[in-house]
Amino acid sequence: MESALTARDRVGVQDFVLLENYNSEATFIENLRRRFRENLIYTYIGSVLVSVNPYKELEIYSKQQMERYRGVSFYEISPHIYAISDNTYRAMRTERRDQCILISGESGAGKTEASKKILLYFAVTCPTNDHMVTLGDRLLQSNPVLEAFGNAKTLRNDNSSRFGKYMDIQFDFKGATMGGHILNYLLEKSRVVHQNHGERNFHIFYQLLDGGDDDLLNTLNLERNPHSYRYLVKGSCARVSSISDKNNWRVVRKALDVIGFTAEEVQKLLNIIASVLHLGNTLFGEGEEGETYIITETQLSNLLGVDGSALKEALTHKKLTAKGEEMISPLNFEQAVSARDALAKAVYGRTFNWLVEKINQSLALKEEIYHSSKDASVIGLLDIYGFEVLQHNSFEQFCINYCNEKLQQLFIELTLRSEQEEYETEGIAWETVQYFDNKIICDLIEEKHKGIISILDEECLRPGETCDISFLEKLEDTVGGHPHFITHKLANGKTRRVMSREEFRLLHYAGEVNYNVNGFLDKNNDLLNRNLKEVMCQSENQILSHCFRREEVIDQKRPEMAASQFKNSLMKLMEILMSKEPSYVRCIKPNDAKQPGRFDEVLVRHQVKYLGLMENLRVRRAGFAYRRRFEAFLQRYKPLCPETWPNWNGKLADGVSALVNHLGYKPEEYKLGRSKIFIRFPKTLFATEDALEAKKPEIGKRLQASY
Ligand code: AD9
Ligand code: MG
Repeated sequence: MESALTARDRVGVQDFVLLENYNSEATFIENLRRRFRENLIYTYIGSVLVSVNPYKELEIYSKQQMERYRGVSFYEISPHIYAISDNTYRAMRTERRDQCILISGESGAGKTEASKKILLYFAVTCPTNDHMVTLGDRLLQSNPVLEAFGNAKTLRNDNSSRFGKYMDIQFDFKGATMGGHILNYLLEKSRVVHQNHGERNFHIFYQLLDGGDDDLLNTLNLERNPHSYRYLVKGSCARVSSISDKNNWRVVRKALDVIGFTAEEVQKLLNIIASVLHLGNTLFGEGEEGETYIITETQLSNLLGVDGSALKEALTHKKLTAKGEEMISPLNFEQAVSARDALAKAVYGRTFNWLVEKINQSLALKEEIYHSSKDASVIGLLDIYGFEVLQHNSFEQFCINYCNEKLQQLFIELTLRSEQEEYETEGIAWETVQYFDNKIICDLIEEKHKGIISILDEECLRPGETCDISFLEKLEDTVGGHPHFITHKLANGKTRRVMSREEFRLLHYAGEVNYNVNGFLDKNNDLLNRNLKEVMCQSENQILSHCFRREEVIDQKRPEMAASQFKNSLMKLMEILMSKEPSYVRCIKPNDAKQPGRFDEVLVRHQVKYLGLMENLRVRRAGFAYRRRFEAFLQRYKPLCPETWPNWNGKLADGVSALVNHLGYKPEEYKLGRSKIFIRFPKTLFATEDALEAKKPEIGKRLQASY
C-alpha cells in the first residue's frame, strides 16, 4: 500500500477530483507539474480532459494504444485523448445522441494536434462501410490541405490555425464512418498581404516554392527564393527551422490527390496561389498629375485567366455609379496599393472557401447511402484559433478573442447545466458554486444596437466622414461606462497615459487586450472595387469564376459586414453545439518558448485561472467527487463482498447497497441516485481501490479455481 501511495505522490492523481485539497490552486498546479514531468500530459476533471502540450513526440498514440482504449470505461485506465474519443463514440452509439468534442485553449496549447488525434482514432478504429473504404483517408487528408492554406507560423505557434474549423463526422447505425462535413470560420485574410515581424504568410506559398519541381515553377513563372516575393517577407522569416516546406509540399500534393482533386483543378489552384505572389510584386508609379500606373510586367493576368488590359485598368481606376451614371475615376497611389491588396485578399479568401467546398463534396454522403441512413449520428469536432494577445492587436484578434469568449460561455452553460441536470435527474440535492460568468463580455461585443460590433457596422455605414477614430469615439460614448471596456479617457475627463488614443482595452475572461482601432473600418467593410469584381467574374479559371459571381456585380446590395457575418456564423455554431452532448478538452501551454520539459508556473496558473478549471473542479466536487453507474460500480468492486461475488442477480441498486454496507461506507459518504452511486470524498474511493488491489491475488486464485 505504501508503494501505491508513493507512486501516487510521484505521478500525481489522474483525476483532479481525487485531490484531497481540491480548493488549493497550488495543489492543482503541483499535480499538473508532477504529471507533466513524468510525460503524463493528460489529467481529468471528471469527464473533462486537461491536456498539457509536451512539445515533443510521445510514444502514446500508436495503434496498440488505440486498442487499449477501445470499449474501456473512462476511469479504468489512464487519461488519454483516445479515452475521450472512445467514450464519445460509445455514447453516440448507445444513447443514439449526437455528440461534440470542444477543444479550447490559447494559441499553441495543442488544440489542432488534439483534434487530429481524435480524427485519427475514429479513422483507424471505427468500422468502415463497404462503399466508403477511402473515407477515413479522405477525412485524414483534409487536414494537411486545410493546414497548408489556413495555417501559418506566428510568434505563438509555428503551425497556428488562422481559421476556425468545425467538422462533423457522420456514422451509420452500425457505427461505421460514412461522411463528413466542415464548416470554416473567418480566415485571417490580412496575412496574405502583411505579416508581423517573426511571422509568415500561409504555409502553402513557401511549400510551393520549396517543393514544386522546376517545370511547375516555370509554368507559374515563379522563382524558388521566397525573398523574391514581397508578400512573403513582411515578417522577415521566410524559413522556419521546425518546418520542412519541401516535405510538407509532398504531403499536401498527395493529399489533394487522395481527396479527389483533378490534375486540372490542382493546376488552377496553383495558378491562383502564384497569381497572389505576382500581385504582391505588382508595383505602381505615380504620374505628374497624380495618376497611377503599373510599372511591373508579370504573368499576372495569364495566371488569373483574365484580360490583361482590363485588369490593369481595374487596378488603377475605380468605377462609380452616380445618379444612375457610371463614372471611371483614377486611383491615387495609396488607393491603387490598397485595391491590389484587397484583390489579393479576396482571391485567396474565396479560394480557401472553394477548397473547403471541394473537400466537403469529397466527404459528402453518397446519395444512396444518404437515403438509407436515417439512423445516422454525428460527432462534431471543434478546433478554432485560440485566445491571442499580441503586441499589436487588431480586428483579427478582436474576432478571435470574441470567438473564445463564446466558447467559454458555452463551457460554463453546459458544464454547470449538465451537472445540475445530473443531480436533478438522479434526485440528489445540489450546492451552487460561484464562478465568473463571461456573458457580460459577450453582450458588450455582440448586443444588438449597443454592442461593439453593431457600433462598428453603424460607423461603416454612416454617410459622411467616418474613420477608425470616429468609431473609437462612438464606442466611448456608447459603452464607455462598461466595466470591461477601457480607453485612454478616464471618467473624470482626464487621460490615462499608459494607453494610446487609438486603442480600446477589453477585459476578456482570459486577460486584458488592447486593440488598436487602425484598420477596423476597412477590415469590417472588406470591400473590393466593383470593376475588379467585374474582371474577376470573367476569369477563365473556373475556380475564380465560381468564387466571383456575376450576380454580385449586378446586385448592388451591400453584403453583410465581416464582424456581423462572423457573429452570425458563431450564433449558428452555438446552436449546432447546444443540440449535441458535449465533451471537453482543455489545452494548456506549458511555456512560451515552445520547448519540451519546461513548465512555467506563472503561465500555467494564468491558464488554469481563466479556463475556469478550479471552478470546474469545485462544481464537480460541490456535491460528490465521484459518480459511477450502478452496473460499472458493481462490476468493478463486486469481489469485495461475498453477497455480490461472483455475481449479483438482484436489482442493481440493491447490489450496490449490499456492497457499500459490507465495505462500511457511512451514510454521509455516499448517496444512491436513480442509476448512479455518488461518492462524496475521494478517500472513500481510494480505500475501496486499495482493498481491491489487496484482494487481487485472492481473486486471481478463485478465478483460476473456477475454470
Ligand atoms: V492555435 O490557436 O491554432 O495557434 P493550437 O492549435 O492550440 O494553437 P497546436 O495544436 O498547433 O496548437 O500545437 C502547437 C504545437 O505544439 C504543435 O505544432 C506541436 O509541435 C506541439 N504539440 C501540441 N500537442 C502536442 C502533442 N500532443 N504531442 C506532441 C504537441 N506535440
Ligand atoms: Mg490550431
